[in-house]
Amino acid sequence: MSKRTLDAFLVTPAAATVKRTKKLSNAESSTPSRATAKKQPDGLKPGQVIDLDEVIDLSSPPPENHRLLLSSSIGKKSDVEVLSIAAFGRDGKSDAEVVSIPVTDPSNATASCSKDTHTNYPFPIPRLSFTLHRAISDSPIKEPKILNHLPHLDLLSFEPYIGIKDAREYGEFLRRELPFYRVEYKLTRFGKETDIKTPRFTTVFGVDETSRFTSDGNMIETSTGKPIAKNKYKTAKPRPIPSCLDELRKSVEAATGTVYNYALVNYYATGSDSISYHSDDEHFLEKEPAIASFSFLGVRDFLMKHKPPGQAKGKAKAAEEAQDPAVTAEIAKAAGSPLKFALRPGTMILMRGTTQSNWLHSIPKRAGDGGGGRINITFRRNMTVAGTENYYRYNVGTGKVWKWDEGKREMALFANCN
Ligand SMILES: O=C(O)CCC(=O)C(=O)O
Repeated sequence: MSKRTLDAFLVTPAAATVKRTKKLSNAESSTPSRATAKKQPDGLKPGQVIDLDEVIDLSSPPPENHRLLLSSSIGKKSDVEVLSIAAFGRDGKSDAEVVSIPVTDPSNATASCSKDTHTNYPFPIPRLSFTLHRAISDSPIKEPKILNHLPHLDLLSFEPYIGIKDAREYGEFLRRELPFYRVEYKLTRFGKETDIKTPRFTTVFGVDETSRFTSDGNMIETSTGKPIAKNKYKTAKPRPIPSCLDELRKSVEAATGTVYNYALVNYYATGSDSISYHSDDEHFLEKEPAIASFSFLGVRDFLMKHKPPGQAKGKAKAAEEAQDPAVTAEIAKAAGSPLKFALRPGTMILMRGTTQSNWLHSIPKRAGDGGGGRINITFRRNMTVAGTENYYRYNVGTGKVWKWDEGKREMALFANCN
């Protein structure tokens, strides 16, 4: 954003952080008109939470995708705090959201801002810069391609979902700012215990459908609104999706018409990091789950192959049982010759419908540096407490925390972790 544009939106200083999200009704959002800044209330203090209506008249919503910025000098290291209000009137997103972005220079609207904190975060996680906030709210930038030419395959491919420059900045931001884990666990197979070392960095945020986070980070029962029992989660320590991922979650919910309550993040540091063939068809997801899978930074191959005929489910199984040789042959072919996608930064693949119950996917190991490191985010909807225990066990675990060392340009153990 240019200085001119930013200045045009700056209004009188108001030393406050506006946190409220104002929900616009459908009736309001169908008649957009310009949001106007009202006179600022006197005596606002840094960090004070104020009613949005006190500073902004949103009784009529602003035009589609209109943003209104307010500035305030809060005297902290001569920073300027910019409050950005992203209001969406017509495109199905009817929230007016408020984020705050401290910048050292009003022309530098890409500087990072205040941080999200939670007792289960090992360290605070910064919110997005205004540039990234805008890039995500303007996404997807392209219509998806539909890939359903093989039995039970149902993919939407956004190539890309986010523009290349923003995708690079976002990937670097996530690699730098998120806590990661190198999870180890024991698996009993055929009566024998095996030590498993997850061959990639992982992290996870979110909670299943039965619980919800309040704005102060506590969990309540979705059905009653009452605080959850202390022992509801036996091993997992659920934590809310930080806003830097939650903005993308909301965007992808709108783009795919699906609800997601989990963000799982993988970081493949080198070519030795991988994920073996599996499908995301766990019993705690919905029946035909939609999994939205994003790629950032390095390019890696994503392989997909049909489950062998004997393991097919749904229609494939029915076809097998009816001994339809044509379908069985098609499935055997799709099982034997994997599809290969070179996932570029900013790409999103939505795997939906019958895909997960019939197809396997993997990121195989490869020689070399793995394209300089690749970030993957999957958004999913987990329905049960058991799913929460599972996701935290295998993506956070009980080991040490890793954080990106910008100087060494590699993951390093985070010293002050709990
Ligand atoms: O990195 C990817 O693209 C795949 C990740 C994946 O399959 C998973 O997290 O289940």
